[in-house]
Amino acid sequence: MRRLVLVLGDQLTRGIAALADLDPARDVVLMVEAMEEATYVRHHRQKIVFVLAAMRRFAAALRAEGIRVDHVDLEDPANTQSFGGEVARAVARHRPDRVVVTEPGEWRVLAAMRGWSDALGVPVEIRDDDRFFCSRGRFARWADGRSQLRMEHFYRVMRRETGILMDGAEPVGGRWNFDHDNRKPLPPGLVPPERRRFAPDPTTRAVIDLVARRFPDHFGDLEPFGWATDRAGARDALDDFLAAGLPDFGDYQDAMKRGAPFLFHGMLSPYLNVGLLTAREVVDAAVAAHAAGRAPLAAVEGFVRQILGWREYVRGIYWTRMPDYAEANALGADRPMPWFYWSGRTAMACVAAVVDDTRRHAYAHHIHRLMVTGNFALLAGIRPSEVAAWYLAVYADAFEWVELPNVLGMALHADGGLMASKPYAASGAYIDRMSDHCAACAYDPAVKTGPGACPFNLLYWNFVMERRDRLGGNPRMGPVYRTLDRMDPARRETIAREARAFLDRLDRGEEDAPAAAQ
Ligand code: FAD
Ligand code: DLZ
Ligand code: SF4
Repeated sequence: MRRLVLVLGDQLTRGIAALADLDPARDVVLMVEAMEEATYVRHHRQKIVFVLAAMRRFAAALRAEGIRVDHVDLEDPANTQSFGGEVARAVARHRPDRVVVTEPGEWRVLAAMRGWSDALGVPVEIRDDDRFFCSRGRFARWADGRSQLRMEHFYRVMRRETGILMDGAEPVGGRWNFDHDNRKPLPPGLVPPERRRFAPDPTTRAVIDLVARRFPDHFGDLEPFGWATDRAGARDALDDFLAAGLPDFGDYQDAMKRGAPFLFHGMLSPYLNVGLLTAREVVDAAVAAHAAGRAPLAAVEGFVRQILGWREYVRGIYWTRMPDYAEANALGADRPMPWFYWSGRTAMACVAAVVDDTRRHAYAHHIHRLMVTGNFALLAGIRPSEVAAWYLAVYADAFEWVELPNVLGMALHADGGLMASKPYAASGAYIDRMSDHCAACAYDPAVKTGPGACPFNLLYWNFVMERRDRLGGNPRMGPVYRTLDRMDPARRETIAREARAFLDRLDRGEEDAPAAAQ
């Protein structure tokens, strides 16, 4: 039997299910570069380079093993520019008895794939993606009947089921969670480590030229391009993190510093999400670093929680809730996204810096995504669908299964509290405590109203007031509403008036220029 085995751009793992029983004597691997995938949201140019270069190098590695790979280039004149069109052409070319594919990371693609068998007249076998610790079925069983899906509970189930960081039935170190010891601001004078970046190899260089030609008006700098694009490079990136980042990961995972976008973070999500690294090997490496005395338990537990906990959990949420999930808008947010999310031109120094890092690297770390751009979108009531499309476009690691729950559930509370027991809403004081952004800002985090007031301060209390109908009954918001109720009514009115004036300026595009600062 001859099989046509489709490998997508985020399935670049040698051991992936569709390749597991490949017969090199008969089977053909199909890889497709498609405009549809590059443009259904207008991805950051570095993200397109990363995915296409990694695909080409993965195809070369398979060929070096003697495997027949049919790789359709983006500029092939016959390319129909969609997965469906290219699978149909490849079926006509190779006349397989069966098409085999691993389930994709996006509902949109899975829905299309389910129609291929009828359309092509060939059986299409869609295999489970077993690169995750938790299967879709296992998550669905855990989620069944729960009205709230708390990550912490799920994470402990995963720890018990995998035995990772477990000492029999007990967590290693006697605690499940070391957050209390973690999450400090950077001490003054601490110089973050130089992080390893990778010079483009000839394949990546050729793709950079291709993307420069074909996607001139997509967001994002093309160069310097510093991501590894093959498995060996991704392993080197992991080694760099283990040595330079992991020991301090826990302490500073929530810290932000201007001009230092990477700090002690993994910078591993692009590799994990396209399959150049597996979650298991990354978790095992971190646990081994602790066992060898190279990283403290609090740091390693904090890191493992991100992968064994958060990453698996958001995937489970995505697949149990789609397709309706994409429409979630529990807070009724309806403001168009301000242009400064693309231009970076705003007087808010924190937002400008995050957009700038994002443009330069297709990367921003978690707290920048959650507490700066995400928090602003939450407080300003920006339409969740627009926010989600932005995050999906601008980050090299953005694939819908992981991006959407983070945006809708975590950043915007648009799922009505399914994921987070209260919104991650914060005023300027949080950003000031955890970063050095405010010192560079035209606004002042200590000023609550009037000239120079930090917009996050105005918008925070305005959000709390305006969303009382939806959040007032939330017990975890109780202290916030008690503070609000103690506030002088005249002060509440001033906040509401000034917040409205700021939002009006935002809607008129006037906050898009540095001169907007008062
Ligand atoms: P580290 O801080 O070093 O964390 C280690 C690893 O843990 C990451 O590589 C990642 O695989 C995993 N991880 C950490 N937090 C999360 C999380 N909340 N959800 C899932 N995995 C997590 N992550 C993506 O991979 N793709 C996205 O499209 C994405 N969009 C996001 C959008 C928003 C609004 C927010 C708040 C978070 C988003 N995240 C996303 C999660 C997180 O911000 C990134 O995984 C992380 O910043 C990647 O950088 P890193 O590898 O240096 O992470
Ligand atoms: C993100 C992306 C881009 C930009 N281009 C391609 C491509 O040309 N070919 C491909 O197979 N995959 C690409 N991808 C990743 C896909 O969008 C991803 O595989 C699907 O969304 C399913 O998760
Ligand atoms: Fe951001 Fe406000 Fe600080 Fe300016 S003052 S950097 S807007 S938090």
